[in-house]
Amino acid sequence: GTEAEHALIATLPPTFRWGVATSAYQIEGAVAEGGRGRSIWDTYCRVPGMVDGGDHGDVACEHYHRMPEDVALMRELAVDTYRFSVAWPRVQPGGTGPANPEGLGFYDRLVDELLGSGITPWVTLYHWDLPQELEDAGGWPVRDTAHRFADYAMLVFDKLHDRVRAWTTLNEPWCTAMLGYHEGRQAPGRRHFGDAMRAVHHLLLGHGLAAQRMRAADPGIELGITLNMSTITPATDSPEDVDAARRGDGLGVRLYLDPLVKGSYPQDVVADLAARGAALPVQDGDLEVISTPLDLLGVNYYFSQQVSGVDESGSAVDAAGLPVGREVPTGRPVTAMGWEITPGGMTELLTRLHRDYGLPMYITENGAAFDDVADDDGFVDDADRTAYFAAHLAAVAAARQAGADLRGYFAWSLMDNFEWSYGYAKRFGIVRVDYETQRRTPKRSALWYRDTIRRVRDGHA
Ligand code: PNW
Repeated sequence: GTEAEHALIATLPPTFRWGVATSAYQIEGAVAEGGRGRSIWDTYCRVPGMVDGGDHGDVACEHYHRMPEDVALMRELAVDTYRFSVAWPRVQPGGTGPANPEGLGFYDRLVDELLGSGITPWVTLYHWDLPQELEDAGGWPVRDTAHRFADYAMLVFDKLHDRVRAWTTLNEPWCTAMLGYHEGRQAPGRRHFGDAMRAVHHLLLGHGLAAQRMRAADPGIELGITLNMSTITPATDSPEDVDAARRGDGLGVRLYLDPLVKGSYPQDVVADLAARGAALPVQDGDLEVISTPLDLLGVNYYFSQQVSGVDESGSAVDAAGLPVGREVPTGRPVTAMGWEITPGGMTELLTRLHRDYGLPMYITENGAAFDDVADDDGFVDDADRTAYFAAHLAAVAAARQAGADLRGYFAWSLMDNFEWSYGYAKRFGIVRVDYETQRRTPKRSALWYRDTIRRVRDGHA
């Protein structure tokens, strides 16, 4: 990082939490062990053409069998908090009924291993692995799934809340709804906008039902939800571009945060949905449940976007008669995902979230895939990823200086893993995984992160 970035990062307080994040299906493997049921990702990965290289999570990083080694690695990297997700089909195969003790047992041991290593566990209850049986019954577009989620959440909560104090209900409901049910780019691979909007409401309802019960069972926990968000700016100040930015922000940010924090859906978004023949299936009392008070907001930030409301030929409607919303590259450098590197947009997003919603925030994910090259020892000298982290940590510190209440940061990801529909080809880890040998080797970015944590948090020069 630059000197200016390091100076900003050095303003992060000693109480700031420094972590790494992963999710169950992306790292665990062992999909047929310990009584685990099947999830929508097991199914989706078998549909030809859905995942690059025909990859799947059957083996992944074998974390299920290498968990103590992975916790030791985190300790070496000086992180104080680990954000991981619990696989619903391990805990409750089939998505209903009693807990599978072997499934819960894995997370029970993980929590003890972490605490024994001085690392605070942070649990995400849902990171996209819906039990297949629940999808067969209709999935998130169906109201019952919200109730099934709350029941599952309590099985995990009852087992772990004596030792786990920080809880995230859902990871990125936008991805579940929009990529899973509208664009079909993630499991379950459905393509229906109305279903996606029904999914949004039932995801939020499931979050609220779980949140109410968790709070009632133990008022002392730290409870939140994680959303992926970006700053969306209009490409020009034309009315079409400005409206495209409004719609993008509506569907990406306000559709979630308004009901969660203010207890109502944004009227302009509801009107946009109606114009597309879609609606949020709200019943009496739902918004009270959804707006159960949050202790924190988890923010996953990867990039910002510039959008236009007209296509290349200048038309504001597409072939289906829908308003055009199209990303227009700014020419900034991109990562291996093709995502523009936009740390300034992160400061903007965080200050705006602070102003509009006022919640304490954690960056629950931030990171980048690059085309890593390992040397003979497996070492990756990833100056690009290191620069990405430095710029974004400085952006977080800048938002904090501007008044936003930012309490911690999790690098995505602890290690290379199964990057969903991109398979293993896209590497987000700060630790390299050799998928032939399962050897883990910290990259230069991991060493930089470790040294930064020691300098800023522990005050070592
Ligand atoms: C997040 N988008 O997914 C997930 O939480 C992680 O599991 C994933 O590995 C990571 O980011 C990197 O992709 C996203 O299209 C997927 O805006 C897609 C988007 C954002 C986040």
